[in-house]
Amino acid sequence: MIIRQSEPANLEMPFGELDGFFTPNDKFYVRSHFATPEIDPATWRLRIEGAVERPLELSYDELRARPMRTVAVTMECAGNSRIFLQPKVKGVQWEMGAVGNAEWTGVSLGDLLREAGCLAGACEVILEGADHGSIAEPPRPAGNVHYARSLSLGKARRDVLLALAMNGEPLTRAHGFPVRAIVPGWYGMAAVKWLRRIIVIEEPFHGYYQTVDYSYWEPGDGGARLVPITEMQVKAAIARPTQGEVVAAGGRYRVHGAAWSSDAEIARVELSTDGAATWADASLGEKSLPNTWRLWDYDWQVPDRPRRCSLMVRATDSRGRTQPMERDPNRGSYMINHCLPVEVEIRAG
Ligand SMILES: Nc1nc2c(c(=O)[nH]1)N[C@H]1C(S)=C(S)[C@@H](COP(=O)(O)O)O[C@H]1N2
Ligand SMILES: [Mo]
Repeated sequence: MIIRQSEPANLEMPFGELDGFFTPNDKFYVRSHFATPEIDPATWRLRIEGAVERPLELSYDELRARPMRTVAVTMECAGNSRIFLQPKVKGVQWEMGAVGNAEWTGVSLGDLLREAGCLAGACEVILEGADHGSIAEPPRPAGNVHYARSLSLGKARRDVLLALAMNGEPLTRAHGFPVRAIVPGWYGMAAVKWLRRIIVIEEPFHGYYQTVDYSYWEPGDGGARLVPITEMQVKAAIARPTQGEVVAAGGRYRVHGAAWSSDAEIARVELSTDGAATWADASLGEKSLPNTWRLWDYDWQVPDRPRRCSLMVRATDSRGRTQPMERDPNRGSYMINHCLPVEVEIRAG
C-alpha cells in the first residue's frame, strides 16, 4: 500500500495491482480523518434515536443475531485522482487507488428504522462515528468534532447497509470495526465507519463534512448553491499500463482497468491511444451489477516506432452518462472523473 499519511492512516492501493473483481481486504484503501477509535465490542452500543417512536440501543451480539444481507458495492473516495488536478489543490494526494470493490454483509438500515418508527416530520438520518478530534483549519466548529454525515430518509430506507463484514471477514479496525455504513452508489465519505449513533432528524443537517468539506457548487438561478457530495460520477480508470510504464514496441499489450458509476451499470468503455482523436471499444467483463465496478480490457497492438504515447479511457453507463473530457471547476477538489491521460514510453524490444 502507498502510505499517504501514517497518522491518521490514509493508505492507497497501487492501482496497477488491480487483479480481479473483488479487492482483497489488505489492498482496500483506507481513508480516516481522525485516529482509529479503540472499540470494545462487549461495551459498544449502537443507538437509534432522535425523531423516532421507539429509540433502540443494540449491542454487537444483538446486531449480529439479526437477519443479514450480502451485497457487492464499489466505494471510491470523493478525492480519488486528486494528484492529477492542475493547479494543485489541498487534501490527500491520491492517484487512482482510493477505490475498491468488496462484498459487504450486514443489517439493513431500513429494517432498523422501521422498528424504531420514524416520526411523521422526519427527513434525514445522521450517521455518527465514534472517531473525533479538533479540526485545524478554519472555518470550523469549536472543540471536539465527530465524523458524521447525513442521508435523506429515502436513501436510508432504500439500500443502506450497516456492515459487520467485508469479503466474508469481520471488519478490521481500519475499515470501521465493529460496524460501518455502506451507501451504494455514493462516494466513500457517506460510508461512516465506527458507527455509534443514528439520529433521525426533522430538518436537513448542515454538518462540517457536508458543507465546509465534501460539498460542491451547483449552478442555478440566483447563483450557485453549496450541496453535499453524494453520488459517484461515471468513471473508468486504467490499471495497466501504469503512468510512465515502458512497453515493448511492436508487441501486444493487455490494457486493463475498471469502470463504475452510480445506480447504473457500465455499458461501454472506450480507449484512445492518440490523445482522444479516435476511440475504440474495450471488452467488458462478464460481471455487471449496479453499484459495483465492471472490469474491462483491451488488446493493444503497440506501434512499431519508439515514442511516448498517451492512453485515455472513457466510460458510459446504462443511463447514457459519459465521462467528460474537461474538469468541472464547481467541484473543488472532489468528484474527479474527467478523462485523464496515462503516459507510456514505447521502446524497441
Ligand atoms: N467515522 C468515519 N467514517 C468515515 C471516514 C472517517 O474518517 N471517519 N472517512 C470516510 C471517507 S472520506 C471514506 S472515502 C471512506 C473510506 O473507507 P475505508 O477506509 O474503509 O476505505 O470512509 C468514510 N467513513
Ligand atoms: Mo473519502
